[in-house]
Amino acid sequence: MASPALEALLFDVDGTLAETERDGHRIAFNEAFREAGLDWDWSVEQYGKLLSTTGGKERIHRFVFENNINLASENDLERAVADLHASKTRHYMALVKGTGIPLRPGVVRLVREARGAGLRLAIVTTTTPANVDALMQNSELADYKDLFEVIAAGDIVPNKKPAGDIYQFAMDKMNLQASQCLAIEDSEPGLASARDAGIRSVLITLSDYTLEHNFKEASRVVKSLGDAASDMHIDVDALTKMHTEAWSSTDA
Ligand code: XBP
Ligand code: MG
Repeated sequence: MASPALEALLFDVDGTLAETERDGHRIAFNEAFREAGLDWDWSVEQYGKLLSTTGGKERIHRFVFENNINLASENDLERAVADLHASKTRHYMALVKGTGIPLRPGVVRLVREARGAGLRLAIVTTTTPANVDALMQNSELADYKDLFEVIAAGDIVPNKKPAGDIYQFAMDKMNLQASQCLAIEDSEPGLASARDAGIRSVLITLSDYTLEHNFKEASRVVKSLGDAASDMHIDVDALTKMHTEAWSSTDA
């Protein structure tokens, strides 16, 4: 049976489109904590551990629980965390609009090449939608809403990555089957999420915090998408081949 044709690329954001975690989200969390008069300060190493919990609000809840912090009464905790997270999002957006966070090597090239080749694109991320907009509006892909058909982000689904909900949401919106999609991710939860949604072709671009993650189930793992000038770069042809192999091997 012929392998299904590749129709769409589904891009993760944090760690994939841009290195946003260490010098972006982490800084924004610490600025929000300071603004709230809290003496919490997530170091690079501590944040790396907390990243195994996806979702900023979920990450704060985990920190509060693990450190037995009495942030608010039981009834008010949800609200207190939500307020803290809203402040963090404001700080993150200001940071991105201010100093800016560059898109990773090869992202602009591949997005434009994929659109030129007639592939459909979506963004599939755990982060808050406003963060995606701030990042993209201040990048070389400011026209991203013309390029990506669906922006599947944050609380739009009940279960965040590693659950497959957010990938399934994007595919449902685009009326696509998993066999028509290839996911581009940077982390174990991201890979697990794509696989949970039935996607077999997953390209991993390693990011600051995910060098030691387990990517056994990935189709391929690279340091980055690479710029055409570099000898190793990922293009539409390479992705098409990856997709065909992923769907032709019986043990996928
Ligand atoms: C990464 C995440 C997000 C960000 C922080 O998302 O897990 O929670 O760390 O963003 P992805 P929020 O790799 O799927 O893009 O604070 O808005 O959740
Ligand atoms: Mg990611």
